[in-house]
Amino acid sequence: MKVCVLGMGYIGLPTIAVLANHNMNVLGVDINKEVVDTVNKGLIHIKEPGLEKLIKEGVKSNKIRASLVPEEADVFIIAVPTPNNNDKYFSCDLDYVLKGIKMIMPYLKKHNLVIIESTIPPLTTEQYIKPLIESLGFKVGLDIYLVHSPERVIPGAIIAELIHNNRVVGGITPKCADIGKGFYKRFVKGDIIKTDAKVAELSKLSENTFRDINIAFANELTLICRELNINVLEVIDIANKHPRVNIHKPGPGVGGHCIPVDPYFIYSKAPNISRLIKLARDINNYMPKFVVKNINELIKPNSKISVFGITYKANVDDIRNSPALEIIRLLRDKGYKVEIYDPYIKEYSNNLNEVLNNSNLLLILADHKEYKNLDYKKVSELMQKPLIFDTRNCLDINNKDIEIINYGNIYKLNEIKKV
Ligand code: SAJ
Repeated sequence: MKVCVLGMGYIGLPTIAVLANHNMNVLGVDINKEVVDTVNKGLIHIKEPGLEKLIKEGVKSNKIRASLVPEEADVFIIAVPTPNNNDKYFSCDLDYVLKGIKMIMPYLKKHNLVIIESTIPPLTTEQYIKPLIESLGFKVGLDIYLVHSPERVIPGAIIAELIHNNRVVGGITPKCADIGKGFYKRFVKGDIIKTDAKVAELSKLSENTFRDINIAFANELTLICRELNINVLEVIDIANKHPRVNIHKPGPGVGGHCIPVDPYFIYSKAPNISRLIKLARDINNYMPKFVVKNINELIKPNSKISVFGITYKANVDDIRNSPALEIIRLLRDKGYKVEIYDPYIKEYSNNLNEVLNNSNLLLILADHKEYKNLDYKKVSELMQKPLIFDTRNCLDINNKDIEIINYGNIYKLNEIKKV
């Protein structure tokens, strides 16, 4: 079986690796020549555990090739980004997906399977992609099988999740879903759930929107507890002991290329009805300002702040939509001197002492595992005023070597004098 995968990014490249590892011949296509050259050398341009080994093996055994242009194949997978448009509703920019479809159109043959894995708004497969394919004279469901099978893997565990997660396959017709399921059966160990394309589209968006709303609730509780002098972390911890409650974690905001993006794909399709979805977005978007507001109460502008972690979450090298970027920008605008240490970002990974030297505040924005076992006695000696603001609540607040403020005791902030 030959598979052509369009887009060799965070989803496409691990997918290529897993397909080749399951004995399929894969052609990876990307518009970026550097990416194509890198993959053809058996190397990778992103960090993901286990990925490099599989790509290397696949290229060596000729199962994986990369190219700027597609070729004829049995299966085509579209795994390109779908960012937000810069319009009033932050709707979905389908440009890359539609360009991808247009790129494969000259190579489509009867009985090919076309899979859209990119996250797309409800009705996109039916209203935008099907007509393009049918413009070639094919009948979808008879000549070409078209499905939406949203990727649902979490960065940091992509390879394992591609295989073990349940997979949704939404067909334009039941026959499309059958054929799609047959393909995923080759490597998926989780359940493969058949449905129609629009249910697949909206269920994927609902998963990430659920998470966004839940995080917004945790963040709103944080604001409430700050006002009412209550430990929010204890509140969440105790509430979560109920067997049917699972409140997510508050933090400095919501980043990445999915959770802060996908809810708008629903909202923009029905803006007057999607009130809860929009409000959750607004609450999470406010969090960087909340962090800066608290810092303003803690230390004076002109002071030096050491930021630990600029990626959108722990243990990944991805800074897309990271709330840290906005927080740093806001702090610099206010006149703080901000320096960054992040072991996952090359240019910020070798300067720990320099970043801490004479600093007035250590601000944790991503809870990388490397921060947990640092010698905080040494850290406090380097700093001018040894104080940590841990917006990820990842350090033990009882640490004797350094004072730590997190969302659990943030309400005490009024008692701490500005330095
Ligand atoms: N975050 C919190 N509190 C939490 C959980 C997350 O503030 O309790 C923040 C994170 O720090 C990060 C953001 O939310 O800034 C998003 O992180 P995440 O770990 O929730 O999600 P992603 O974007 O890495 O991956 C999500 C996953 N979706 C779900 O868990 C429902 C993944 O399975 C999807 O494949 C991925 O989105 C995607 O591609 O859609």
